[in-house]
Amino acid sequence: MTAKAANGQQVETVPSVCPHDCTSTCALEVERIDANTIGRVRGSQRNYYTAGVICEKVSRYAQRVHHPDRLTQPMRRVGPKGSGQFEPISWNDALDVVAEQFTRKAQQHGTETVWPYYYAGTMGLVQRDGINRLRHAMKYSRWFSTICVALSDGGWIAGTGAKRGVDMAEAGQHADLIVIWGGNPVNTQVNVMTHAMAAKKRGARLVVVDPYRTGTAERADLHVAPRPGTDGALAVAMMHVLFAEGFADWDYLRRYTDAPDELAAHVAQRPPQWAEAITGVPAQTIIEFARLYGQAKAPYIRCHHGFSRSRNGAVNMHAVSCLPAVSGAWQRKGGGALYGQTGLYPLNRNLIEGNELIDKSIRELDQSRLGPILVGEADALNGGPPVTAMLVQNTNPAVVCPELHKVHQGLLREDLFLCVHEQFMTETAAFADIVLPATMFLEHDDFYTASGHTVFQVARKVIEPPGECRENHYVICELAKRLGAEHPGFEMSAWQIMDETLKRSGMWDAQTNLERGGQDCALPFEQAHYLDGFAWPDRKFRFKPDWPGMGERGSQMPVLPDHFNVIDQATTEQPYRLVTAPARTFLNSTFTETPGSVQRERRPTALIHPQDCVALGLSDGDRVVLGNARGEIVAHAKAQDGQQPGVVILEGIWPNRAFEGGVGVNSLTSAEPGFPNGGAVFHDTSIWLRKMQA
Ligand SMILES: Nc1nc2c(c(=O)[nH]1)N[C@H]1C(S)=C(S)[C@@H](COP(=O)(O)OP(=O)(O)OC[C@H]3O[C@@H](n4cnc5c(=O)[nH]c(N)nc54)[C@H](O)[C@@H]3O)O[C@H]1N2
Ligand SMILES: Nc1nc2c(c(=O)[nH]1)N[C@H]1C(S)=C(S)[C@@H](COP(=O)(O)OP(=O)(O)OC[C@H]3O[C@@H](n4cnc5c(=O)[nH]c(N)nc54)[C@H](O)[C@@H]3O)O[C@H]1N2
Ligand code: SF4
Ligand SMILES: [Mo]
Repeated sequence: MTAKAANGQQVETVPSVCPHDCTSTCALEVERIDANTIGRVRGSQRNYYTAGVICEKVSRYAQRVHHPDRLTQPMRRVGPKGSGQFEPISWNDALDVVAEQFTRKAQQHGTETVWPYYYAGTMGLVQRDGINRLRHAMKYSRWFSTICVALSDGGWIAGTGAKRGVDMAEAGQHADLIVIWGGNPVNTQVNVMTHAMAAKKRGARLVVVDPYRTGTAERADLHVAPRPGTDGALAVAMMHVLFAEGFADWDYLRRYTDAPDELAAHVAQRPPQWAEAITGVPAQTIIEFARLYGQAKAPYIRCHHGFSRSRNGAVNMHAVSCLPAVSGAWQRKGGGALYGQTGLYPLNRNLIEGNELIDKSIRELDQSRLGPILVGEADALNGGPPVTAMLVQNTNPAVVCPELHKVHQGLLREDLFLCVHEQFMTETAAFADIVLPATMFLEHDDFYTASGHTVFQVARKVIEPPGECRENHYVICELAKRLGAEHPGFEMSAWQIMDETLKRSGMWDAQTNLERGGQDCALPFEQAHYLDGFAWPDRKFRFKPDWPGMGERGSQMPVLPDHFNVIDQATTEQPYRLVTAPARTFLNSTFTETPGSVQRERRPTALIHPQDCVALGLSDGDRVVLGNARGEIVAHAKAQDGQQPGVVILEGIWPNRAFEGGVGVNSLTSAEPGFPNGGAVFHDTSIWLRKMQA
């Protein structure tokens, strides 16, 4: 395809897919100026969900691909650990060093001492998850992924049994009420807004549930602002009103749910006044919200991740997912709910991840507990040896992990060998012994599931990588060769793995997928709306989840939806509750290097209720200390109403260096696992505030 550039010349445009850790997984059109250079990136019309719209950060992706600070050659540390002093080294030598170190450490401590560590810098399945093939083939420590979706997945699946729901575009066309619960899609997934605004244009109402007045909340007819970590109470009180005022659909409840009478009796004890005391939301507002929901013909709830990032997050997610089961909204076109669609794709992942090689006797380590693990806390090590060797791909834990002081202390350990494969000299890479330069998505092949929509997409490399950048798949296969790991996936190209995986999964082959612009895995109406039953053996939605079956601490959890009071409550010493929400033009720690994003976000800013500002003697722009027993950081204060007094918001996972003192917001957050089975609790933190004297 060609398009006209600003200067009137014809420019070739090539299809691609956004790889970032964002549920939108946008279909892209990329201007290819020559074999090494891109121009503008636009949203494609070929995907119904993208519908031509993408976020501003990716539209100016040329700033990132052609950034002068990209890593372009392998490097070896020459200064002290963490000094950032490196010298160039050849790929061969670099890979030899890594393999030698992994082998030596495994000889000393057993294979569990090596811990390949990754996340979703790219969501491409081959480049992201191939590291697990190496892990399993070598019996390295297993991976317990908890930093993002453990609590939200658990909470959603507890009731419905499957990670899927009603498509947002259907809601855009047919819902008469849209609730955006615990998310800020204006910042984090702009396409939700495309479809929510389409509904609004038709006259649908929009409700946003968020502790502060986000850009999304500003678009709402009703903004409900609970205290962080109290959504369970809010949802329970709404159910109270639904039952009390005749909005419960008893025919539906009897047919499709497990314990409707018990639920009705339980929530009868929990009126809006009860929830007001917990959430801080006036009872009258809860009643108004519940009536809006109950009176709507086709109410739709878009559940986001934000309200699950608390110790009780799974209970809160489950409580919200009960609402359409009480109202029977699932039965109606445009009605129901969505948290994510990744349960739709029938992929056989063995070739990518080597799942057939998994040895369950190998110890598993919790991603979010990197700090406690690296400083050697026995419970975090799960009965195994210390971690003394790591390969990091696709993540920046020296910034994004909780209990950062421990993470940094651990990364400085002399007996830890660290290899980081990265696109930039991130603050994690600066701790490394070996740094390897990585390709970006436009420089390699991969394929993508989507969570916000239903289309599985294949993407081809668009341009040549700069310098000596190599894809993740290359690093994994080269290490496998040197370490003696065996699996057919190590012998294939990324494209061959994609093609063979699709064939094994009964899907279109890779080329066909590419040519047709993606394969839609949407289910027919009946199934998408769970009208053939929920994904449990008895086909019933569970008001009473099997929490004990889902995790060790499940037996401590409430049997029916409730306020589960295990959050990090405000105290006299730490009287404020901190939410560390996503910034609009960063994506986690990514884009903190692009000029456009830094200009917009400016500097770390604490949004504080005007009353609290007065009490603390703070004016806009003053430096304010945010602290707790784990650490202290300094940010600039900004008064903002629309949130409850006592709630503080700091947007963005800024680099540590953006803060005075050189350590970032995650020095305040806790690595304590959420219930029942782990999950990071980034928005569940009590702190003190103190005005910094000039
Ligand atoms: N621009 C941008 N886009 C992103 C990201 C980013 O950092 N920046 N991150 C990406 C990633 S990895 C993910 S997982 C998604 C996440 O995107 P979302 O699913 O939108 O979820 P969160 O970012 O965790 O949460 C966002 C909102 O949750 C609110 N929140 C926090 N605690 C509570 C609570 O207790 N109750 C309620 N009701 N709301 C609460 C916060 O105030 C915030 O506005 O976005 C992705 N997209
Ligand atoms: N305070 C606070 N902390 C949080 C959160 C929060 O809301 N508040 N959110 C949490 C959440 S939800 C998440 S998901 C995590 C995410 O945290 P991270 O996993 O660190 O997130 P990203 O910034 O998306 O990606 C990390 C890195 O991957 C690199 N990368 C991208 N593509 C490739 C590739 O193809 N190869 C290689 N080798 N590298 C690549 C990028 O350069 C980037 O440095 O952060 C968590 N941390
Ligand atoms: S909205 Fe999300 S998926 Fe779409 S371009 Fe932006 S980061 Fe990528
Ligand atoms: Mo995430």
